[in-house]
Amino acid sequence: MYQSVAAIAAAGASPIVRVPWAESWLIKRALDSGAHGIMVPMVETKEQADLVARASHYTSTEYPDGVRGCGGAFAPANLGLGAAAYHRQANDYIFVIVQIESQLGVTNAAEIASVPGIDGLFIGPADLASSMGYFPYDFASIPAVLDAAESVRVAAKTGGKAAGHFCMNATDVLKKAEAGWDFMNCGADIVALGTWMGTEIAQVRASAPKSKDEGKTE
Ligand code: 3PY
Ligand code: MG
Repeated sequence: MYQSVAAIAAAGASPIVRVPWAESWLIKRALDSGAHGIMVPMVETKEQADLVARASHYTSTEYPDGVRGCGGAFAPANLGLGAAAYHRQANDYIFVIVQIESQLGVTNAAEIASVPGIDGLFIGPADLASSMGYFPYDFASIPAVLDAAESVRVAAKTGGKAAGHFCMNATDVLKKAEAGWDFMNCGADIVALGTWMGTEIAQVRASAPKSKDEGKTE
């Protein structure tokens, strides 16, 4: 994570780390690596959103409830800042995202969106479909899942937060943007690798000269 965060930032993109769970120490570790934002999966309640927001912020006059500890020199170093300068800016710049990906999270979306220090709500449609009793990967064709996601988009916007949605490709991203979503991923690294390799290798296999021994039996 430390190396990826530094490499992504050096390439001019903003590294956002998806931590495995809503735990303060996981959030601290991700932010102290220099991440520009965090994404926390399976946030279902206002209490969990509070924990995420507090763990992501230093205590300050604007944010008195912050519990992020001061230690960790990687983040300032990655951003080319001194510790004090980083500390002064971090609360304002770090993008804090909670994933809404369960029926309970959808029910509580408005309360979650009301939590100060949470910047965005992001739909994980596969887990959401699963929690609603559907096969996760069918999410795009299930009206109830699409309606639930839309209700979260409205709750986020009403609470003054950004609304995000998982997307598999550019077509999905453009559709969501058109429908009023603010931020999307565009596919996933491992999927992209597999798809590209699969296409290229299939082309090689289709065109490679056949071995003269092919089809022979002893
Ligand atoms: C999901 O679809 O469940 C996700 O977490 C996507 O990021
Ligand atoms: Mg998920």
